[in-house]
Amino acid sequence: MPDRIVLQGVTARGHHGVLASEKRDGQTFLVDVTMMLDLEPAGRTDALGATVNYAEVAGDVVARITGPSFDLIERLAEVIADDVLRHDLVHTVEVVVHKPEAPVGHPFTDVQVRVTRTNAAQVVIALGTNLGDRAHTLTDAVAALTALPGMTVTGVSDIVATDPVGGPDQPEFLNAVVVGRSLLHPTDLLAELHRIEADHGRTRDVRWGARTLDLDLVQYGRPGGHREVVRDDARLTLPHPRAHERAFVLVPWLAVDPRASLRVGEGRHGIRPVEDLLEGLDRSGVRPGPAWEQL
Ligand code: PH2
Ligand code: MG
Ligand code: MG
Repeated sequence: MPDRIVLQGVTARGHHGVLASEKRDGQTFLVDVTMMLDLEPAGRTDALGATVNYAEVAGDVVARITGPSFDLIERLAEVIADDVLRHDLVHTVEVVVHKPEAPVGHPFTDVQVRVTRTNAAQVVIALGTNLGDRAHTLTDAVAALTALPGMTVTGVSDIVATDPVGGPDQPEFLNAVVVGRSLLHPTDLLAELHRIEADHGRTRDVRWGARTLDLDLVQYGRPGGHREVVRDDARLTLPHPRAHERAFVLVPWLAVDPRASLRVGEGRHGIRPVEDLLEGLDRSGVRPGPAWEQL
């Protein structure tokens, strides 16, 4: 059993519920929080900074119970889980919300909602290839991404055939986009992408030249969300600096996630729906491509 901190029965009065009487009178809510994290660093160093302060978590839970009213305890559980996952050390949290005085209309002892959430960030990966058996390579790459520990693939676009953009004269590309959730840190994920590229014969000689497989990390974490990573250094730039102007990325991305958004500038106003970004782009170089191969 992995390490965990269990905080049980945090109790306060709140005003959550669908009925007007619940919102008016309030009732008792109890919350259990189970945080999965590696406790060895704290166990070895005896330092509070190496773990999560459960008193702080209890304070956050009470603030949510006593805070603005929700109709559903599902919602209360969700926001509490979200609060807990702001502690980067916690990789998984389980939250149970009990409402033992709920207006059920019959004798009962307790009603509870239980949710499990992981601290995985939403990630977007663009795939490209214009050398070799392209459809086969893309299919293989998706299989490799799916097999990555710490990575869950949640969506795969259709394959598009695209005219090369930039670089020397080169053959047509096949492109696709994979969305998923990652527990790997951005640079660790990038290292895995490079390994998968290398496994498919990728060499890096001509910039923007022909390649058997290109896997680009387009975005890490939802823009504006607390898991979003924005960075610009020699190793990795996030979000991908050219994704916003590339129809061969945005067309398949929008197809797999119609609500996708991408950061193109700072602050809240720098976040743009992918759909809007595409309006200003020439899509004539992006056509339907071949089907995915059988894995
Ligand atoms: N990748 C590039 C440069 N140009 N053009 C298309 N159509 N598709 C690509 O994947 C692509 C490109 C650099 O990675
Ligand atoms: Mg690229
Ligand atoms: Mg690349």
